[in-house]
Amino acid sequence: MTSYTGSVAYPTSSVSLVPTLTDSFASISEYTVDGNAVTDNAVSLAVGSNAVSITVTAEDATGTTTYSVAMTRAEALAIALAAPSVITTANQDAYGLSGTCNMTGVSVVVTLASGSASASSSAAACNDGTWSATADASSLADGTVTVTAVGSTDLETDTVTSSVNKDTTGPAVSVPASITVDADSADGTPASNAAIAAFLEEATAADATDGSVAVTNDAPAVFPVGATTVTFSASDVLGNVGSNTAVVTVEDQSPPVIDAPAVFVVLGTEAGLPATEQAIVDFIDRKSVGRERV
Ligand SMILES: [Ca+2]
Repeated sequence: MTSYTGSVAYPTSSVSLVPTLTDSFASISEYTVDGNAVTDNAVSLAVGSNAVSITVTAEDATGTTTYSVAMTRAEALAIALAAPSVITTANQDAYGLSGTCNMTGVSVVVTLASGSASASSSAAACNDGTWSATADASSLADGTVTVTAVGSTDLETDTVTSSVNKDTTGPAVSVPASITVDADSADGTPASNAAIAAFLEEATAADATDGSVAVTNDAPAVFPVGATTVTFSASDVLGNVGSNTAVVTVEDQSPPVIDAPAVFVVLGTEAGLPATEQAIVDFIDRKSVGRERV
């Protein structure tokens, strides 16, 4: 038998391969790995297949036998992390991550960190080249979360990092100061009133992730007399909602308009006329309109 095979893990970059001659008159005439001379029986191994060749020359200095050893050095442990999705209110309690690995016997632990807070997954086995893990991200603050996945075997570790945004907060809504407007009528004042329209337009909203976002409000078409609280709301792309309120007060700021009957002249006596005079009674009751003489 002149052909042999062997394999080592990636961390083994060199092996000591010691040929033993059973014939004391024979000698090793050539010892190479991938064509490069081997000294001191130390065989350097590249990742992948390495062809070791040992040629023995017989006592007669003519006959030779070549032995070969195909040495395979495994590639380094490598894990990968699939692009993480945004951490939201919906997924933060059991936030899932996944990835791949390039060998068997790998376990992966993922750690999420935000500031001084962190959360780690349980060790997940990488089966058939893929792994998945979950971690409780609920204790982490909104903003950038660092994701670190460490894969390990008995001999090796590999670390990959990424980052993901956590957003569980709706936009901050800035509202105008509350206003008071005059009543247009007993029904109140329509939202189209210039002061109210300006008030409704003034609200703004900003989300930490999405930036400036649109604001809606629940203003009625007509604000009744009295105080009406208007709620301004805004949502970010993840559906997180923020809101704030301001008050529109409609009050009757104009003095009442007295719709008096027309001037009415009643000709009486020097002593005057009693209020029971029918013409006066009618006048007060506004049964008579216009000028009339009695
Ligand atoms: Ca947000």
